Amino acid sequence: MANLDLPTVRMFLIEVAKEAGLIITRAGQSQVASTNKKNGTDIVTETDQEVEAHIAWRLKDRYPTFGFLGEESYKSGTKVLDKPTFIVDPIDGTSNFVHHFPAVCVSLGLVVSKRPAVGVVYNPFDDELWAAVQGGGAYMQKGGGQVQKLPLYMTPLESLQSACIGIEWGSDRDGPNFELNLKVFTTLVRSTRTGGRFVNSLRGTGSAAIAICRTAAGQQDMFWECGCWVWDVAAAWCILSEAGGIMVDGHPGNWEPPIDNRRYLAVRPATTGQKEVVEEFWSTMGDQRSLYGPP
Ligand code: LIP
Repeated sequence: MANLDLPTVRMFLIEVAKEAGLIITRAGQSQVASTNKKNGTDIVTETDQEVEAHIAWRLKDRYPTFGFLGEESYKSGTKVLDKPTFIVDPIDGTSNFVHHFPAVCVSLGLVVSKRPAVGVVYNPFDDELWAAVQGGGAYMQKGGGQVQKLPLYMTPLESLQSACIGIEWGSDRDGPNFELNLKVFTTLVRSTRTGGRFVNSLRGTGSAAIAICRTAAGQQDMFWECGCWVWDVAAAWCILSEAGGIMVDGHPGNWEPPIDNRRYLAVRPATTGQKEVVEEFWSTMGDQRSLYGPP
């Protein structure tokens, strides 16, 4: 990676993210045509496709030798290779976009040797930008104001019970993946008197990328999802790591998951307690597991 000018890549990805943001906000004012992928919870719009086409054109023009993996052009079974590869979600939070709920972002990541190297996540409705470069720290900027280094808040992680945890229902509404969600979500919120973890709160905002950036900032303690994709997390993972957070497997036992693992547990930067809350979280699953994993 020594001959890769990552700060220049980051600046270019910010430029492209802002261009994508204009397409999104302009389309967001009109009724957006959408179709379903897997089922009614897994939506794609014409704007997703238009934004990805624009991003692909800009990235391939500037960096023609780099790989490109985008949500809307992804071919099943495609693996992330070692060469520098852009991993792109043109609209993360598509369901929110269709419902005019403003938790929507464009997620532009660069991975090298299958590890996050540059991450840019941009919510055009809130004009909120998160960006990071491997070894260069993570920053956010809101409304064009002051650039702030992440995390914004850094305190000990006392326990799972005190945690605000990001979750997502995803697109499975029956079967083992859905049953695992039910088990984990109810165990987390249930009182300790009845065998639960009695956590402070769960939050499901509909965008994994934004949830992981909020975790990086210290605005929520953790994010867990089994079933989201590499394009949902690649950029935000770089931002999380550079802020001092950690990304472990969404299943118990693996502290170093691959980028396309499809099972993720993000933990905020903390002076102490990261390892302990991971092990507490993993214990909620018992023997149940999701069917998701790397391709
Ligand atoms: C979304 C993810 C979210 C997941 C949703 C959806 P999209 O991405 O960010 O974590 O639970 O099902 O996949 O489809 O809006 O790009």
